[in-house]
Amino acid sequence: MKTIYSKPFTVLVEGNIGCGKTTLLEYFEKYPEIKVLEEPVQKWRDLNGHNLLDLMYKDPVRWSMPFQSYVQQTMLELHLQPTEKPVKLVERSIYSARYCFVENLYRSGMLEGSELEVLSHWFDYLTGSPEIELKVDLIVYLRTKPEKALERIRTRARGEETGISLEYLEELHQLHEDWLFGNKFQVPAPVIVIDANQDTPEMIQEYEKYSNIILGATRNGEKSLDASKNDLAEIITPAAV
Ligand code: TTP
Repeated sequence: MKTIYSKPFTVLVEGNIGCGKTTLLEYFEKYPEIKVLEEPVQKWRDLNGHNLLDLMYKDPVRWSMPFQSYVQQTMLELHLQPTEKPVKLVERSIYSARYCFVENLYRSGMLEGSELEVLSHWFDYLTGSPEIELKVDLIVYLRTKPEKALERIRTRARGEETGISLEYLEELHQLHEDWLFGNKFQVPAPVIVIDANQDTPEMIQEYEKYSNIILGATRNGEKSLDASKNDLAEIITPAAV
C-alpha cells in the first residue's frame, strides 16, 4: 500500500526569473524521498487554448489581473497537493506571486488599486484561514544578479519573454530581497540563500552542499531543522549582491 503524505516537509524554491530554479529542481529529482513540483507555466501558456502568459506580457494593463488570478489559483493547487514522498520541493509559491509579481505590477501602474485589492483579499483569505493549511518548512532562495538572470533568459529564449528588460528584473530582484529580508511581508519559513550567479557545474556543487541540510532536516523531521538553526543562521544571513 502506498503512503500518502498530506503534510510532507515542504521546501519552496524562490528567486528571480532566470535564476535557475528549474536546474535546481532537476538536480533534486534524483532523490527518492523528494517529490518535485514544477511551476505550472505550461498551464499559464495554455488555458483551453488561451496563452495568458503571452497576453500578460503583450498587454499587461488588460491582462495582468486575470493572469495573476490564475497564477494564484494554480500555485495554490501545488501548495495543497498531497505527495507519495515525505518531502515536497515546490517551484515558487503564492507568496512570491503576491509579494514580488503582483506588487511590482501594482507599483508600475499595470494593476489598478481595485484589482490589487481583489487579489490581496483572496491571498489573505488563502494564507490566513486555519482550514487551508499552506505548510512551508524551508525556503531556498537563489540570489542572482539581474544582469545574470537577463543573460539566462536571453539564452533560453522563451517566446513570451523577449520583451523582458533589465529594469524589470532589477525591480523583481529588489522585491524578492524586500520580501525575504525586509520584514515588510510574511516569510513563511527559514531561508537558505544560495549564490546563483555561477554556471551550471558550479551550481550543481552548491546544490550538493545544501542537499545535506535540506535532506538532513527533512529526514529527521522539523525538530532537527530547529536543532540545526545554528548552521542555518549563517546561511540565512543575506550577503550583499
Ligand atoms: P519564474 O517563476 O521565474 O520561472 P522561470 O522558468 O523563469 O524560472 P528559472 O529560470 O529560475 O528556472 O517565471 C515564469 C514566467 O512567469 C516568467 O515569465 C515570469 C512569469 N510570472 C509572472 O509574470 N507572475 C507570477 O506571479 C509568476 C510566479 C511568474
